[in-house]
Amino acid sequence: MPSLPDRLAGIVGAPHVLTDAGTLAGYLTDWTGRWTGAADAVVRPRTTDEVAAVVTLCAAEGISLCVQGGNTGLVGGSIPPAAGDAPTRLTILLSTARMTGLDDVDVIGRSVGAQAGATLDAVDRHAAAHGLRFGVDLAARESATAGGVVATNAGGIRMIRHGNTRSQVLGIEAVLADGRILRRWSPLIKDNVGYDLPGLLTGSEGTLAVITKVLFSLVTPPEATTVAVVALDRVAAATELIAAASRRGLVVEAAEIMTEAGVDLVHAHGARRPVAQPAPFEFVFEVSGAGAVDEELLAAIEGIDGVLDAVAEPGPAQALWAARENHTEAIARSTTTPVVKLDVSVPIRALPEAFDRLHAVPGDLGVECRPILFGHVGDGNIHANYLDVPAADVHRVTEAVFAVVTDLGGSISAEHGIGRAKAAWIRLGRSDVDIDLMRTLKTALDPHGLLNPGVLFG
Ligand code: FAD
Ligand code: 2HG
Ligand code: ZN
Repeated sequence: MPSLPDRLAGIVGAPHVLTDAGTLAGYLTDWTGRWTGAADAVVRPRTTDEVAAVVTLCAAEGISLCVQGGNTGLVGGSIPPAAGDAPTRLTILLSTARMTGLDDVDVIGRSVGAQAGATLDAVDRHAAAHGLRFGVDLAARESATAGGVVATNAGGIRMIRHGNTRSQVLGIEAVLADGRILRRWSPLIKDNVGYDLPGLLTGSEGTLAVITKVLFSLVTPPEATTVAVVALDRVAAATELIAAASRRGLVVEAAEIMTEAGVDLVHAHGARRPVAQPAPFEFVFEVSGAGAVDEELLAAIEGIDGVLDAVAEPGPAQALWAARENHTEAIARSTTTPVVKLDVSVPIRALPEAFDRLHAVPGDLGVECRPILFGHVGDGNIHANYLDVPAADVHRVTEAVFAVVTDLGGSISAEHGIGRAKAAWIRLGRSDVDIDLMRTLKTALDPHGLLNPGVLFG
């Protein structure tokens, strides 16, 4: 019987089966450096049929399979279990890095088909060449993939305008755990025949199927936008400004908040500070509209209590966006221990209390670490990052954050998913019946638990 690498090479070609330990290492640690896994091989198929053949082999031999796109996920889902945690069976990491094809843009139907490994940036540039845009955008756009954003149901900075990734998915092609190919590929806007299987696979974090291709709907971009950075002395001023701008007929394209500590951190790494004085909060606000956008925006800003300063420029105004765009990278460079990164959401009205209480977590626990809070304030989404947390305190900090969020009626995962990071806490976000139903679906679609073991359910 040929070895596993030889059998895989028979499917994808020998250069695309990697087994050398040094090469594998590059695939086996996550973006934050918090998880390192083990795999017997990395396989890099190019076509859906090759993926189906690899999965069929895994199903026949009981081999586990972890799917990886751009490996920018922030909850450890793109990394197989560590050697000690792995079930005693072979494990393959399937990378979609070679599956980068894009179909022609359907300009009238406003849609495009993208292979799973195409980056967000590539999909967006392809759409932009036809006067359209991809509705999902995030700072990892040059690495994060179509398959990855669908598998995590990513949010990002345009979610307030266009909705989450699930809202952009018209159709999906995926390989099921038994190797069969599901192709729900309809450009129809209205198509109510049975269960929403693309919706189910969206957000499934590689646990139900390998997504090979996605049919995305595209959005029409505004002719022009205005970007403002508004210095604020209280969080609620940001959400009040969003409401005021909407009442004035402005379309909110993005609404992001940062704290002084986070802006300082990015500033230390070279980003220009757009507002003159440091302020407790900086709010990046991008709007569009039909009329006198700048005047309306200015009037909205003037009506808000707690505005300390403001600057505005025509979009894309990358310099105004720089501090926000560079937050995650600056945090990664500044922490002395792996960052405790917790993506949570709360009802909009609870945002000020959430900021206060999440900021107070280290003091309340007597743990010496630095909180950096920022996020998609218009969606009630806070990225709570704790830097320099001693290893012995990681669990306590995590539990304290989840206690605050649960108390405020929020979610322990706003947009990054559950992955490995939050699997132990899934009961904080879903009822027993809900979890039972999710497990029933998992068992029906992947009865031998071969796809991404340890992700979502732990
Ligand atoms: P990976 O990290 O490779 O995988 C993520 C998960 O999806 C894993 O569980 C993996 O198994 C699964 N998966 C990947 N491809 C497939 C496939 N083809 N089929 C089935 N399962 C698959 N996220 C947000 O939501 N909003 C943000 O604003 C945001 N900003 C970010 C900024 C930075 C700087 C970074 C580093 C990350 C950010 N993220 C954000 C997180 C991350 O970019 C998203 O989760 C993204 O969707 C992951 O895409 P990926 O291709 O890197 O997936
Ligand atoms: C973002 O919004 C990402 O920039 C990353 O979701 C969040 O680094 C983080 O905590
Ligand atoms: Zn985010």
